[in-house]
Amino acid sequence: MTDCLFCKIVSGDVPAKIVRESAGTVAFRDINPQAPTHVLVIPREHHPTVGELAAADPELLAELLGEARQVAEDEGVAEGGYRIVFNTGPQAGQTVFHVHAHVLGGRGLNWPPG
Ligand code: IU
Repeated sequence: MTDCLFCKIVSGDVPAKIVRESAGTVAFRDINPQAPTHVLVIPREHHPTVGELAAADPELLAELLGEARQVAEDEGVAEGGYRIVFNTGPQAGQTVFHVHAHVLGGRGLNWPPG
């Protein structure tokens, strides 16, 4: 999609601090980190939400989750504990409608979330 910020990160038209890439995904540091580790993992293909990705391409969703797990390993937060979050829809706080997994770790994370 031409007007999608995260599609532009995938294409290289918008710069990002990329930490990991796979055939179907790109992982980069969130511009406004909410924890010592805050990485976004996105599919290269445009899908608006995790629910739509699950319906359209479950194998790509599995690849994305595997990459999120590997980011946590690479960042050294896997052992202590980390969170994978998909904000889905406006009421849940989704602001960019190109599906992204937030990988958050490196500090204690509260539950329930706000
Ligand atoms: P959300 O779940 O849709 O609210 O998450 C969008 C995230 O994208 C949010 O954490 C932003 O800080 C992040 N982000 C970014 O990393 N780079 C950008 O240019 C923009 C948003 I706009």
